[in-house]
Amino acid sequence: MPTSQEFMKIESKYGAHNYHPIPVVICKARGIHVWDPEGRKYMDMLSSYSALNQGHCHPKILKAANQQMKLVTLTSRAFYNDKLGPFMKLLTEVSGMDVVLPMNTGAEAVETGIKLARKWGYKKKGIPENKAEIIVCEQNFHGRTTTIVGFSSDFGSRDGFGPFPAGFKAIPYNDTKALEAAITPNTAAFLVEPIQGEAGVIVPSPGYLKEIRRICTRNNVLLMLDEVQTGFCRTGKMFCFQHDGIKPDILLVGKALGGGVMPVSAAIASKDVMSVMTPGDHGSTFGGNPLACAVATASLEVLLEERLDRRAAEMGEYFMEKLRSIKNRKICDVRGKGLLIAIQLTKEAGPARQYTEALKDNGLLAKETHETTIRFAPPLVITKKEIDRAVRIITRVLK
Ligand code: IF1
Repeated sequence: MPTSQEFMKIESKYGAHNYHPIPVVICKARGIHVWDPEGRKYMDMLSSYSALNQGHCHPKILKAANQQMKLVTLTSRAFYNDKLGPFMKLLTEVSGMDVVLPMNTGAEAVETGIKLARKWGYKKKGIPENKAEIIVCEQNFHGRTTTIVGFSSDFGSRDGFGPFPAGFKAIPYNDTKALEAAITPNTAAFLVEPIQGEAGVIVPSPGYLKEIRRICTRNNVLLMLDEVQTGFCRTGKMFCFQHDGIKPDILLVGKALGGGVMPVSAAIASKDVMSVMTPGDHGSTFGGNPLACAVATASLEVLLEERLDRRAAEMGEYFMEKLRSIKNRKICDVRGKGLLIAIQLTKEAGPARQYTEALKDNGLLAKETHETTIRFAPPLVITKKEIDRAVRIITRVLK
């Protein structure tokens, strides 16, 4: 069996260097744990950026995948299949929305939302052709396509990839006045993350979502929420918008919908909004394939049966309390909601990367975001005992 060193060498020899991975090779995983070829065990506190809410290789999800693989895996949408309808019905029930357009990755769901909002703007709001505007927030992260990075404020995500499509306007996050001021008669939608993930787990002021919901309704602007990272129990509710008791016009989901087994995403909307999509408007070879639908149905059932929303709320509360009790001047902030948590280090503490590498040497896998933030987003099945162990490691490493 080759060693970790050999696997890292071959990956960097034959792979594009579009990542700078923490030097660990994962060859086995179960629940919150992963193992490397030398048999060392780690706690996964990243969950592939919140795509593993149910934990690695969840037995019920693997069973659904294995069963479906013996029946049919792919049909295309040129025909019906027996898993897509039931999956979309369940997804509307858990989201409280009406209609689903199934895709594969988060970026595809976001692109679908952009097309849907624009088409609604032209067909229903009467915006002049090609004049639709979509408002976004500074420090947003919605994916890596050229359209999406075109409205990113992160230089690293967009440098060298222009020219970019027009029709987007950025405002400061968590600023309802700025939203009000940015709306014009040509505004089709406001695209926003309920908590900004990549920006470093930026939690807006209480009531922000409620307020932007009111502003969008009053101005006939679609509220389009990107819950690719915050969705599916991560923040302590099935969806983050439910903390504010509101409902978006378009909901974009992905990551944990696939239970960590395969990419499954969707744009979900009201009947009125989705009615602008007619046959041939939009599509995807793999969108809504029976294997993805069987896996996603099992993934949703696990969230419901194991009450992972309540679990994320309780464990998140516990985890944040323990992190806040760490006496260490390097930590200047602990923030988050549910089990989407970040610790902010002081500039003097130096780049976060040195700590995430030390955490790895101590059996805990986490990832820095930007220079001084370390994000902790464990699978929602984590126990208090495991959190205690993680806090002991974090305390030791930051010392
Ligand atoms: C990477 C983090 C980045 C997302 C939100 C859409 C997407 C994402 C709110 C697109 C994806 C991933 C992408 C991955 C790292 C991770 C990430 F925020 F989660 F940490 F990059 F910012 N909306 N986020 O967070 O979904 O197409 O990837 O399925 O690109 O390195 P995708």
